[in-house]
Amino acid sequence: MNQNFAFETRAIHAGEQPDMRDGAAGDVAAPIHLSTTFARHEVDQPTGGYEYTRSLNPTRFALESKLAAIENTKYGLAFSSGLAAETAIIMGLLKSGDHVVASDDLYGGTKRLFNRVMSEFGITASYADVTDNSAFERAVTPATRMIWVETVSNPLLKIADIRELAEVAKRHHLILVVDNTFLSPYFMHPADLGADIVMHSATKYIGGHSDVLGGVVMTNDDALYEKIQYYQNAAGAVMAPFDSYIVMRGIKTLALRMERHEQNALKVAEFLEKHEKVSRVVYPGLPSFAQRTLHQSQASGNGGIISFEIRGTVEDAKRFLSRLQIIALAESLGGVESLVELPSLMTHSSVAPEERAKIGITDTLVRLSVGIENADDLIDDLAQAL
Ligand code: P1T
Repeated sequence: MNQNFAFETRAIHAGEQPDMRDGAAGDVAAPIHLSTTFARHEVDQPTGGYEYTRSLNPTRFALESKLAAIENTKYGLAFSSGLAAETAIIMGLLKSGDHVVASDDLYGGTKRLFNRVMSEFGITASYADVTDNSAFERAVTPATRMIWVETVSNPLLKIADIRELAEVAKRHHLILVVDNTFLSPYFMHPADLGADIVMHSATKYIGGHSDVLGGVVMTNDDALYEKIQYYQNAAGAVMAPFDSYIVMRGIKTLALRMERHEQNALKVAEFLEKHEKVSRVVYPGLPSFAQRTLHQSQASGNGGIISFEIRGTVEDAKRFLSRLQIIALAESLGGVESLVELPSLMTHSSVAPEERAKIGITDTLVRLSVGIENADDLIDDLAQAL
């Protein structure tokens, strides 16, 4: 697909041009190919390049083409979850003895993958303050092969300087991986800023409706793509054809949804910042956001996630959460419906308490994923619960 088309046009059409050849139906939406295997005329000639769905499936391929088009990259790959995508990046590119410098504020499950799973295979990780580029460089050892950051980070919404980290990576011959889940490809393109690999939990904004689990990887680099794609087939955690269709359907409204998530989040953040029961609000769209200049230099928007501190104890925070009526108390984020959670006891409970304290995940820190409901209804719900 022509990359000169605007984001919205690519999101709708890439990977899904109707098949207008004789005998084809001209589907406007890519069909769901559930077949696990594909018949051929000759032993050594797969029909249309398809052999077996784990290796390649037409619906997943349509999605993978769309993913590349919306992230401004050459290649896209789709996996069964965000963590499956992360596993493919790590296992596909690293080996025993290799070391990763990761940012300190990461989804709890990603830290668990490094600390409890990859460590068993001899791949180690150490953590650097995501806001301090020199901390990444200081943490590099002769065994380091990769830098891994989330920006905007989960749950403290910290910003990594992607251009600077790309320079660090270049100086030390490292692979820079950026988890772009919180902004989605609509608001930032890390590969344009120098990231070697971009990944997302597609379970969040890309899918967008809290009804499909997925993980995606995008890159411009032929060699990195080939290794991760080899691992995708060899290890097998591919995205299913039905899920690929659902994710493609989500991408078609990504631009509209992200605009509304952002508008609502700003209104909600402004309301929270003025409320006496709230001691601190973190949202990249607020003038009070500490890393605003850096954020604006690499992203075109602020997303829909807000983190804030409730005054009082964890019991006060729990009481507030249990009183919400529209906003569901649930893990995850990025869906059309608003979701709220307490990272210390939910998404980041697998991070050790000392580590949580060190990076600033307090017991009363609340993470709110602002949905695309009416903003005034959301504010009324928060007001009554506070
Ligand atoms: O849940 P899964 O699709 O496997 O994706 C893992 C993942 C990766 N990266 C980021 C930034 C994430 O936020 C997640 C999943 N996060 C949640 C479930 C959560 O509530 O934070």
